Amino acid sequence: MPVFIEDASLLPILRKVEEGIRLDREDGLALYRSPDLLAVGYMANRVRERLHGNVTYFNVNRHINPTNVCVASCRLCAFGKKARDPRAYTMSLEQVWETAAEGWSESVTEFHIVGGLHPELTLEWYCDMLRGLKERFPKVHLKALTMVEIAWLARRSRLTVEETIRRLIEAGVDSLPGGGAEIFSERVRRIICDHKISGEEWLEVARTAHRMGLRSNCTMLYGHIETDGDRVDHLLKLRQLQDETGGFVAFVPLAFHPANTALRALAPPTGFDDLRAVAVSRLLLDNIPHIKAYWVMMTPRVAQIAQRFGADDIDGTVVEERIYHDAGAKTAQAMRREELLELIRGAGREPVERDTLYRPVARSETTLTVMV
Ligand code: V47
Repeated sequence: MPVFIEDASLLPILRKVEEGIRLDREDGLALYRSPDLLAVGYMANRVRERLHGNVTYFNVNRHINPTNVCVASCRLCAFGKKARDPRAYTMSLEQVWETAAEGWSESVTEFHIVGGLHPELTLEWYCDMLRGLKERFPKVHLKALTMVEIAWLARRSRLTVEETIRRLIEAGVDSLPGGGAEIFSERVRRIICDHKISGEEWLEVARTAHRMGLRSNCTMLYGHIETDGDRVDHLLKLRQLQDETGGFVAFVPLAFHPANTALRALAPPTGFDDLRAVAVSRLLLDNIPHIKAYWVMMTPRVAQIAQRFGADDIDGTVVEERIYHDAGAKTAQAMRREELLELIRGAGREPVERDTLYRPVARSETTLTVMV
């Protein structure tokens, strides 16, 4: 037995990993249940290095959340507010464009735009917002609106999902973020996000978007009331859709932050859970190119270690994060490019700045000096 494997039940999985054989549901469960995190991480790191060598990707991005008003009342969420809540806000179009411009420099390559399911904002409003951003920032990639928001806008506009996506693309959407997937298990969704579209609907919107040529990310929210089986099934559904469409660019495991949510009595996931989520996703999702350790939610320290447990990306500068910070995240709301570089180099990895679709970004000295 190799000296780094303490849990003999992982040996058949190690063999499959070495031979490039696809893992199955039972393997996924064994990986989640084994106490031997180092062995699980070792295997994930092997796959990660096979795919990406020593590179860790990051990007220079800005999050924009145009509204926190949301018709849904998901127990998992601390961000969404009812319109009458004094903490509710909705930006005007001008405010969205001003927010985008705050601290903007030539270095920013992506706006990540998500928000609540607003009862009144129309599809046309979103299209105007996107057109206005494209006009002002023609080089910035717009990664905007989750599958959940798209389904909501389609319903409100009485249009098909396909027609809604067509109009969003026409207005400037370049790709879709991966949020809102949560956990596909209907039993769990009934408790944590019963007002959201079903898991099958989330997958169907993703399928449609991919068919129409949009790439997207995908996520899994873990560390609440889901079982290991729910996690494995979620990952396998993503893998199955990816076999069909090839449209997912990156998977982002999202640790649940219970503070300020209706589920605040739950203990938050641990660092052990975070690293295992990264590693198991790298091993099961053999057809999704990138695994992102999102530093905002994992903390920069764990996201750094994750670069040796299967992740090849640490996300970006972010600038202004609200969803996790409303749920009690203690991390900073932004990170400078230099800090990201230091974190990545500290993990012994070679930083490569990428755009949203993982093309390397070449920088001249002048653009580097005017960072957010
Ligand atoms: O959709 C909401 C989750 C997501 C909480 O695509 C919560 O590149 C934890 O999707 N505790 C938003 N999680 C974040 C997201 C994301 C982040 C970074 C990169 C990308 C990408 C996507 O956060 C939501 C939901 O799944 N969320 N509330 C909470 N209390």
